[in-house]
Amino acid sequence: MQRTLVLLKPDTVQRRLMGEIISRFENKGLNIIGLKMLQVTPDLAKQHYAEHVEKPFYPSLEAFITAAPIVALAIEGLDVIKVVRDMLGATSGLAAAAGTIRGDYSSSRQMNLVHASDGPEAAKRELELYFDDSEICHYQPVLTPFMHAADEA
Ligand code: FUP
Repeated sequence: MQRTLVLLKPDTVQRRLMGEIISRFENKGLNIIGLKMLQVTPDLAKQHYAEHVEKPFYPSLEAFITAAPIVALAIEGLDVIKVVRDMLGATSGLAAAAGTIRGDYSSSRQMNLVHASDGPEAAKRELELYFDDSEICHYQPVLTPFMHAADEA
C-alpha cells in the first residue's frame, strides 16, 4: 500500500467543490486515512512549493494558496501516487483531459483546484509537512475484499 498527499486548494473550498472532489477519491476505492481543513501560511507555502520559490510566478501562487482555507487529505491505495495524479489531470485545467478533476472543473493553470504528490519522495515529505503521525488513522475498510484481489496488494 502506498500513501499520497492531496490538497483541495482555496478555489475548491470557495467554489463548494470539496464534497464532489472527495467523492471521486472515495468512489475510486481509495482509502482516506487523514483529513483536515487549515489555513496555509506564507511560511508553509514556501516549504510546500520550495522548488518554485524563486520562479517569477511564485508570488502570485503564494497569494492564491494562502487566500482561503484548504483541505489536506492523506490517501492510501495500490499505486495511489500515480492513480491520483492521473485522476487530477494535467497541471493546467485548460490542458487537462475531460474526465479528470481539473479537466472537468478548472479553466486555469493556477486555479487548478487540487494538488497531489508527484512521487514517493514528495509524498513522504509532503505528508510530514501537513500531518503528524497521530493524525493518520489506521483502519481496514470493510469493503476491501470487494475492492481488489488479495494478491494485488
Ligand atoms: P503540479 O505538479 O501539477 O501541481 O504542477 P507544478 O508543480 O508544475 O506547479 C505547481 C503549481 O504552480 C501548480 F498548481 C500551478 C502553479 N503554476 C502557476 O501558477 N504558474 C505557472 O506558470 C506554473 C505553475
